[in-house]
Amino acid sequence: MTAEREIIGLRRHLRESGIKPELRGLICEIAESTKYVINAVRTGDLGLAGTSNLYGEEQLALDVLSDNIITEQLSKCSLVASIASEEKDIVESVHPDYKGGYSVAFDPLDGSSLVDVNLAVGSIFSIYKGDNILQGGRKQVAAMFVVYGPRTSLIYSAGEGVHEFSLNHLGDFKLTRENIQMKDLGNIYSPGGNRNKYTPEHLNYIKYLENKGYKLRYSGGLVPDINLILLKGEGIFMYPELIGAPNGKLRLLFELYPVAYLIEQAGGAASDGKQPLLDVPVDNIDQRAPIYVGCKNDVATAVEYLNGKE
Ligand code: AFP
Repeated sequence: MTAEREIIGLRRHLRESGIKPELRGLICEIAESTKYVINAVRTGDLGLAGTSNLYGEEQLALDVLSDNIITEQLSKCSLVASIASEEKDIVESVHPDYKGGYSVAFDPLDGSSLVDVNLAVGSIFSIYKGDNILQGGRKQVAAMFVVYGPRTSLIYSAGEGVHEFSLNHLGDFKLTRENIQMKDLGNIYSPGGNRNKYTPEHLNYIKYLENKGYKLRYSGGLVPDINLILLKGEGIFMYPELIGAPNGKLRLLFELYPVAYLIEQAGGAASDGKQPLLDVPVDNIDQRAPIYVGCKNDVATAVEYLNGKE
């Protein structure tokens, strides 16, 4: 917590961190758009939208509403060259001729199927310089997510550490944690996917963690599950290769790259089981990949098990 430092807002923190004015402005625009998503989540329609996304998943009205809110806000922002949303199957060109522009890949409401049971959900954003959204994980210049939970909190990094802001009753994001750091080893595991579809190597790793007494924490929402690992600083989140699904479930561009960027910026690690997640090349916007992300020693042990350690 930041008791000794005056509680400052997001815009001032970005400025004092030396973030470029254009990128500062974009991050603030994104933060503003999430305030309207919050309102939709708190009061919106929980029914189906009658449409499906590029993965063939039925879209909830909230998925479409959240996507429209963020798309509209970013489309009005002169700093944006192009955008890609997990809820759409295209990259939308906004101001491609603006050379100082940025591209934003986002998941407008990740975990939306949890809203009707009142569990925490979130929005995830990944920012690149220029108009090409498929530059790869290492080319991100910033990443952020917002958790719509008991508190509404925003986590961002633009390469100068990872910081948390909480939305106050005046509608301002105020700094609540600065320079968040992961421990090298944890005691929490967040195991996605169906156990009966685990590969033998992954199952061996899960049994290793269980034998060591790791505590299982899994809500089914990527954003709150990652947020827990990040803020506790001690654990590993996994959505592995599954039998019949070699690339797991989660999307590289919209979910895994930004999460991996934030956790690496906090001193942790992220892998697809073979290589650092941020080094996994991206060929198309709907690409999926397995992920092991959290404390670096936990991720290293996972990779050893996935490569045959007993
Ligand atoms: P929904 O958006 O369909 O709720 O899926 C959420 C999610 O994409 C991600 O937020 C979770 O980590 C993951 O799926 C949970 O998947 P399982 O339900 O297979 O555990």
